[in-house]
Amino acid sequence: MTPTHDFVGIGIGPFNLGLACLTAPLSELDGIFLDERDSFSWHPGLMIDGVTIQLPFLADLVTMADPTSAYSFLNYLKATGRLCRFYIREDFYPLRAEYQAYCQWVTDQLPNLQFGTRVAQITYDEPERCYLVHTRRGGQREVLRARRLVLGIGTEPWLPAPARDLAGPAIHSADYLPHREELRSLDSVTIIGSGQSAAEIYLDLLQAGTPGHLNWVTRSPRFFPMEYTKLSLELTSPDYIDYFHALPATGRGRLNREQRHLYKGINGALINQIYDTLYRRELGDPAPTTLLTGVTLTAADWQPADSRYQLRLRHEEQAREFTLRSQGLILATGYQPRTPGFLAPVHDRIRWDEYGRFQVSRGYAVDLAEAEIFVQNAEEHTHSLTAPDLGMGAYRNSVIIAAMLGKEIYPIERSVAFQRFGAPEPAGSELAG
Ligand SMILES: Cc1cc2nc3c(=O)[nH]c(=O)nc-3n(C[C@@H](O)[C@@H](O)[C@H](O)COP(=O)(O)OP(=O)(O)OC[C@H]3O[C@@H](n4cnc5c(N)ncnc54)[C@H](O)[C@@H]3O)c2cc1C
Repeated sequence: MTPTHDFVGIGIGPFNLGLACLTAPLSELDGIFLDERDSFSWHPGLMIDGVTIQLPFLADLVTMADPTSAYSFLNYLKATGRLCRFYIREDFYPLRAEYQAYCQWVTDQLPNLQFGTRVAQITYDEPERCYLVHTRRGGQREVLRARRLVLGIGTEPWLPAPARDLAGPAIHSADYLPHREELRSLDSVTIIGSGQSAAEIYLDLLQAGTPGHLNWVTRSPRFFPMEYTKLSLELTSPDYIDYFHALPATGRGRLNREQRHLYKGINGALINQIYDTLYRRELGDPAPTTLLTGVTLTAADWQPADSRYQLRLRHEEQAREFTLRSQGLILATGYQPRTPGFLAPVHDRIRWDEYGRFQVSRGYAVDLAEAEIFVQNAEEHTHSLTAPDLGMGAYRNSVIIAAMLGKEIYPIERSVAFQRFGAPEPAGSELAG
């Protein structure tokens, strides 16, 4: 019989890669990580020249859990002879291409990663009390055994209803770069959405001097910035997760909707760069462009006769409908959690909520025993905006490792916020001070 691993990590995005870094030095924890891609690849369709990650380098794979780790971003810079240049640059925000190169450097050193391996099904071996991970690798089928699983399978592109099953050359923003040249050759392109990806694509096409008309349409009432003020950043803290997780599901859902602007907006500097580019272009070579806010896409039709989309739009505040014709269409409409079909055979071992989502414990477990199946970045509905945040990955991994080993290897900082979330306990008591 093949050996039983302490855990199998499914998916090798930044979050499980961080877990691989933090568990590699631990002899008492034997884990292996699988990914269906052939190599580490972080949002390749949006690796636009010059864009940075939205967090300082301290939010690398390991530093917030273990600043002495050999897999830190600073050690990567040192090992590749770029630390002095990074220091002189005096910008704490790594380029996105640099973050990808850093993760690639890490994957080259770790012994516990297996790429080109798709997890097709998970079953449970009752007598042996372990999970069987059924994989496909090339034409080969293999079964791995593990006492625990850590799901890090990320999210998938989300499309609004009118844009699903659409004929023609429409793309999701995740696939932008391979289509960039083709888009630049069209006489009109429309971008739907106003998150960071939409803004980066808009600026990229604007700066490339796209010959055609460039439309940017969002249902948001304005092109709003992500919020980075320090007391708001305290929402990405263990203290806030404690508070959020204990709220009723309806309250959490409302908060998630209200908090979108904190992290689903556009970097403020990028908004200003876009404005300044439009201003400069107006003097010499005015950019043929239309920016529309408060406008929802209600229907879309591909008309092959003239190779154009007919987009039906609705201005929400004025309650007025209108149409827009566009040759190209980019849907920068975000991502949704993946539904891992491979879990179907172990469905009954998992706790689900009334909407069919994982019911995630405070410690990131989703199985009935709260000790066997952990999730990374599938818990926005229970753990708030901290779920997709690269800066919270090391914290979450410290918690998962402590649960797997029954002891804290990487000290977990539990109370970091200056502000207090929620009323004092017990209910009705007086707040000291
Ligand atoms: C363009 C973009 C930029 C971003 N920038 C930032 C940023 O600057 N700061 C920030 O905080 N957040 C950022 N984010 C959000 C952040 O959450 C993601 O960037 C991050 O990639 C999430 O990592 P992950 O490990 O959850 O999943 P992913 O990176 O999506 O990786 C999941 C992996 O699982 C694999 N997989 C899926 N199913 C299977 C299967 N059945 N078998 C085997 N493998 C499987 C996939 O191949 C994939 O490699 C950004 C998101 C996007 C889209």
